[in-house]
Amino acid sequence: MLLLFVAAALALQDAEVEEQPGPAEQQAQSEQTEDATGATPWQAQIYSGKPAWTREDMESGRDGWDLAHKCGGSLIAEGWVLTAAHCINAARIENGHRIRLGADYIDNDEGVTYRIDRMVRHADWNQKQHAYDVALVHFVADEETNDSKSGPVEGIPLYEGPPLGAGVAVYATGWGQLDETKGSGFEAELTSVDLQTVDCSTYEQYQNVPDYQLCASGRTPGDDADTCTGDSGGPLVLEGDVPKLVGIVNWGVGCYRPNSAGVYLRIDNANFRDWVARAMVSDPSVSELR
Ligand code: 4AZ
Repeated sequence: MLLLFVAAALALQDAEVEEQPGPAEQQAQSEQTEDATGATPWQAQIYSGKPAWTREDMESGRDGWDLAHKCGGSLIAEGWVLTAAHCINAARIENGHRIRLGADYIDNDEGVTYRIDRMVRHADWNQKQHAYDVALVHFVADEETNDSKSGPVEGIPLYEGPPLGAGVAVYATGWGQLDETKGSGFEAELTSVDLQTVDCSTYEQYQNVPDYQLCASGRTPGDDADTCTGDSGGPLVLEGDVPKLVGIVNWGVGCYRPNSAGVYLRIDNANFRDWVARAMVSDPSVSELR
């Protein structure tokens, strides 16, 4: 993985830097608490391809790439990115949201981008309850698709074993906020964070988390490693010779709080593998599947 990242960085060294239009310069980042170990070749970004700035956006002082970023995702098959349901809807498809693959930085036109032509969202998704927060996004090449500035792109296999118990080493990647403050801004460079699975029931705030979700925290006591807004939809990966996708970044009570955890949708032999398989072979008219 590290080797792949180095190769990607080298391949991208000569890339032309094309600034995306934005209201202002990025604010200086004050917190950089996580390791930035770089690209994983299955990491996807969902972003607004034709951003329409609101007054609030204009006044936010944030860059265009930052305002355009929506979510992470994982390439799991040709043309399919697995993400969170709250990351995609019909309006976003209609107004030109795109998938980016093969990027480490999202502020300099890296990677290769595709038009989203379809989604299959879980029919029981409930935003308020963070329930069944899973969707597949289908993408196609169009006139903007150009892989000359792309790093390696490779799908990740879904984890096929039994549901993970507590104490398993996993990691998450994304361009999400490094601070829980709403609107604090996304990260231009992909960040990777080392986590371990924990028992949700040991956290007061996660007593009602359903069995199809898992909790993950930092690996050492007091370690505030976590995911946050903007990481949603992205991968939770089980380490190994062949990394496996074992979860999707879903939600949490705040971010980076001491002795807390984030909540992930489980992918394993009892959770959602069958749903994913059925979604990918469903009729193209289907946009919701139970
Ligand atoms: C979010 O808002 C979010 N700390 C994602 C992950 C976590 C919290 C919030 C976990 O998308």
